[in-house]
Amino acid sequence: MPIPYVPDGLNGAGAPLSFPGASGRGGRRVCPCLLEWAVRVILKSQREIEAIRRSGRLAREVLEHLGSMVRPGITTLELDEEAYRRITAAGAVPSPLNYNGYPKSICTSINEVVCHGIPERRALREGDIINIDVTANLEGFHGDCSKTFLVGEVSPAAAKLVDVTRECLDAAIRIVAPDVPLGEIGNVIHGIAARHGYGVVDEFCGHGIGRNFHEPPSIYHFRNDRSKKRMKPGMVFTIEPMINEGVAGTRVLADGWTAITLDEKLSAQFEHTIAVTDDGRDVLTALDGESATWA
Ligand SMILES: [Co+2]
Repeated sequence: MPIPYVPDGLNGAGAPLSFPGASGRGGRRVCPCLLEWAVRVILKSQREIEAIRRSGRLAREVLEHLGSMVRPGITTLELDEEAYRRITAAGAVPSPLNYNGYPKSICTSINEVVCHGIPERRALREGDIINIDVTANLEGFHGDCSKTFLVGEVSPAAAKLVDVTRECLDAAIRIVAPDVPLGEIGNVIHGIAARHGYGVVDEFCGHGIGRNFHEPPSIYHFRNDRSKKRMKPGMVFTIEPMINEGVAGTRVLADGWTAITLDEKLSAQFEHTIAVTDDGRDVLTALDGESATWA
């Protein structure tokens, strides 16, 4: 689940932020602060990283299961109820539920919805694309992941957007290592997206994660120069690029959550939770055997 844009200067020193969707177009407006942001980047021990992996694994297994349920006719409410059942049956809590008033257990963002789509009675239709975002809190640690799924046969343009968005995330994960500037994540993603003429959402960001669902550092997916902020072993954060078929801009609907593209063209997103290790990265929401993807 992405967070509203937070300016760099404030980040790590108690970044003020309001949630949801504080930012208007341009995302440069910032509102009074949430207490959980009054902390610097918290480096995690190996023990804590293993705890985040357990919740990340659970989130990922639920995400894969929900993905297998995606078909024309199913409602996002049914997906939400299944997510709630599975997460609570595992002794965990769905992190989004009641988070700053968010009403459901997962986010379901269909077609022009960029992020924070709220599950409802709307049935999926052949040709839709849907991002499902699952975060679980197991024993006090959060793990966060999302994927965009195709509903039946989709247009070649939609399939390409989804493929390129996955490629953006995978390419960004591959560069994660100690001493790499955090800004490189956005530079890699922006480079790939721009080659296809796509817009990179800059009003929502990835985030540090651990005992807090969202904590510093913010992870920018757009081109930026954060050359002084470098990755350190023990940092754990999400990378979750939102890539738009058209313009990058977004607006938040009257429900206060649902963010859609300004031009109402398609948007896709993929997300993993990643730890920086002594010699590279560890994807904490990966399945067994998947790490070769980012070698
Ligand atoms: Co997230």
